[in-house]
Amino acid sequence: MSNSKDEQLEHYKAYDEGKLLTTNEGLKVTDDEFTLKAGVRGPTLIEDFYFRQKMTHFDHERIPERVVHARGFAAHGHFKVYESLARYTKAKFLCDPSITTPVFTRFSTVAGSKGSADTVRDVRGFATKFYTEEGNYDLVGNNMPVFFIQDGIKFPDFIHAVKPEPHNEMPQASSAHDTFWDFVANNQETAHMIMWVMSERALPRSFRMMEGFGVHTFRLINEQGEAHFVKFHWKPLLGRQSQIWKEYQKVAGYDPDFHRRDLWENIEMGNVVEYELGLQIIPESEEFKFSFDILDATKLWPEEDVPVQIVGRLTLNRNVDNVFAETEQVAFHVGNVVPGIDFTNDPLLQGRLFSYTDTQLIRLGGPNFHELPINRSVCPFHNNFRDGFGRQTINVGQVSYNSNSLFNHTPRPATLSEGGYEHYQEKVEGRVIKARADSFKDHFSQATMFWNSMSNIEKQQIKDAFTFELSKVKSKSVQQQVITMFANVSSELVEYVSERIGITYVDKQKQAPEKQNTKASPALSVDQSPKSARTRKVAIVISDTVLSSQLQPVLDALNKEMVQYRFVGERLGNVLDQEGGEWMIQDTFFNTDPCLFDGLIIAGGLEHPQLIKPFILETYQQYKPLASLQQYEEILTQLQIADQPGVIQASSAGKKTGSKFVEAIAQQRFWNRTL
Ligand code: HDE
Repeated sequence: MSNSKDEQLEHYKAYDEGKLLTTNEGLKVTDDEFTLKAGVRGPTLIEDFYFRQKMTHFDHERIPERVVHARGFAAHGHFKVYESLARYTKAKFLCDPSITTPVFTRFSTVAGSKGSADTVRDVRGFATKFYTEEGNYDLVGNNMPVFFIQDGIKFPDFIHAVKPEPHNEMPQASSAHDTFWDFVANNQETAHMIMWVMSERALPRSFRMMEGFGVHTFRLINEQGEAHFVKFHWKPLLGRQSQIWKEYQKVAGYDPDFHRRDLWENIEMGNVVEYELGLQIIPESEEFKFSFDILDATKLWPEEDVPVQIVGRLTLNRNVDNVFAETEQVAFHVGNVVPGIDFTNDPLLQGRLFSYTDTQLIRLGGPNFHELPINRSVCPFHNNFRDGFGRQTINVGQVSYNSNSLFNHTPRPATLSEGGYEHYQEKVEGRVIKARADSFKDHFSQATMFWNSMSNIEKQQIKDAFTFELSKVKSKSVQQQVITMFANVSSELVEYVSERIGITYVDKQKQAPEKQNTKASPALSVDQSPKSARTRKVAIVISDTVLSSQLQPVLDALNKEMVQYRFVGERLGNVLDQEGGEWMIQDTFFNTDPCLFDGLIIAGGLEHPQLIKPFILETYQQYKPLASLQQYEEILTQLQIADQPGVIQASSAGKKTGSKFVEAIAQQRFWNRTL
């Protein structure tokens, strides 16, 4: 892909390979091993300017990590709209299907520090910078469509509560502690979002397999000045997939970089990572038609009531060259918009409009972060902003003010026909007041709707998540408050959890909320969403007993559906099979684990039953598909799992072993197994 952003970035890259070592000023350096000394055993001399420069730079090479979303990973790509959206917006990149807009997308966890594990229970950030011809547009969203709070002023409190507790800096990257749940119980607007965070949505299998949401209600404005309310969605083309909690815990140890590695490797392999852009549109005339306030960020618009129109595609296909320069220095801002896209009075969104630039001023060291290569727009910028730390532009001429005559009144404001941005002229009236609108006060209906929309398995996972989290809370009072709060969402949930955390649930007389409010939105269930096997990863256990003639057809079936595999064995290196085939063992029982794979094929390895049995059993206990080539099936019988769902035996599946296994991979889990 070649486009102006790529060319621009190319211009900034430093290619050091094959070059002579120099100081920052370009002076060639003759030694990089010893400081300058008075005598070989003598004191170091301060006049060693190269040593001073090297050490000074090192001493200053850390910048503050993001106060939230510190741990992130990003990739380049492009976006294209399928057909013109001129009926809704005048944003050029959304009106012309022939325009390919370069993008940079950063995924992140929220609570953990930069060095925390990828697989933690958390919301994931999903932020995309579109380098459009009209300026940078940032869609700074999450993988969940709602948020914890309704008003930006509460954000610092919420983050203080979820971050490690200040007196002992524990726990890292986890919400399972007192202050988080204390905040929840004392800010009941969190109820709906908590249901999401306790669900498997907080445990994505991959950034490539999760949805994204703009969360807030934005406005689209067309050329005629007509406005529509809009919610933005990203729908992954690979389908949605999550992991399970126990698996996540192990992954964090085996590979804390699990998600970034997955994204990096798939892009390196040329597997494009794609999401479709979806829009939910509500005409201005229907603003008050709903049972909730459409400006409330703790509410979603059920897809069954307001369908998602699929309008374009985001493709991520190029890894960064340098994580610091790109992923770390990228500065997203929900306030970066282009003509045709505008804000609404969502009080959470309004709070964000202040925060992003403010935090970047300190994180990126001053007001010129927009000049960093990753943040530069592809269109030129002209204004009278000047100076500041790290200024890179050399502004020419004597004028740096508006209005002037010496520069012929330029740079001058653009007219609308010249593409100037005009804020939507909404009529606003009201008393100046610190309060919440009554229409924002129902905190539980949609939380119950979320519960009602889950499959039994998903409900069980939510119950277990609440049980885990609340059992880590030390304060009985906080536990009690949370149980009382979620009794407004589901009796089934609180009865289960309260029993396991030793709290008396006193409201048994009350009618179950889920029986009073039966609304459900099937689109919310991950379990029931369309699945795919593409680019999932399986382990194939082999040894020198493997038969190429049996394994190859299975591999052909995997390759056809782009299922990835790695050969696992007792030791690294090549094995020769009995038919003369040569196979390379890439991982061993000692350095890998079933938690890192989506399924297992047994094609050897029975000579080490003590190694292979735990591998098989764990795959089985994680409900993941298993297949066995014919001569190894006895181990399934020995383990008493041969007849269980999702366990495929070549003796009965025959030529279909590979394709049946692929189908099983797409199904992901077989919950109805006997454990
Ligand atoms: Fe953020 N958020 N946020 N946020 N947010 C930041 O900006 C903030 C909110 C989101 O990969 C910070 O540059 C406030 C909702 C993402 O670089 C900070 C409020 C959503 C990212 C900030 C919110 C988000 C951030 C930290 C409530 C989903 C990472 C560093 C009013 C729609 C972007 C930075 C990246 C980052 C403030 C709420 C998403 C402090 C005040 C809602 C994906 O400015």
